[in-house]
Amino acid sequence: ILRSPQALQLTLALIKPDAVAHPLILEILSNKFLIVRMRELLWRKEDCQKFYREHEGRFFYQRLVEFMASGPIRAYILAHKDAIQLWRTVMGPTRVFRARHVAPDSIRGSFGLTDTRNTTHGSDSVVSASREIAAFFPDFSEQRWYEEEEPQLR
Ligand code: RTP
Ligand code: MG
Repeated sequence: ILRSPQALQLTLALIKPDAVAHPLILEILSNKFLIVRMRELLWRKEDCQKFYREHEGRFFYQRLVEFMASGPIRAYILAHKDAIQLWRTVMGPTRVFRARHVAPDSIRGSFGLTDTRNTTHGSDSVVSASREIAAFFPDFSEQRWYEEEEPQLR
């Protein structure tokens, strides 16, 4: 495959605390995407607040921040053609009721518990993907990765 953002788009995926060790989710993810980077970490509350700042003031904000800091999470950089949209389709709709009805085979449709404990997160645009990748992988350079001859997979 040609190494270009058109051929191989990057997205940030998070596995939330309710699903962090779920073997089926990890299997789906690694079967469908090229895993460029992965790290498991504990988020501080301040990190969650910063990451979700666009939702500050919404009724679920406090609960979301508390939940995301409640246990280990996994952050992935995933590569695929149209990775952003593909990962969002694989996750399914945010709302668990909708996910179960509209996309019962999606990750959220299969394993989501509530609208907050809904297993995964995915970047929603090229701009947020870059911002979110940089937030979790500050040493990662998208430009350098695209220029590399051989994929540096870790
Ligand atoms: P995500 O960020 O997970 O990819 O999903 P999204 O863009 O489709 O969802 P958005 O509306 O941006 O919501 C951001 C996060 O807030 C959580 N949430 N909890 N009623 C609730 O408790 C509630 N509503 C939304 C979602 O889990 C989502 O991660
Ligand atoms: Mg969102």
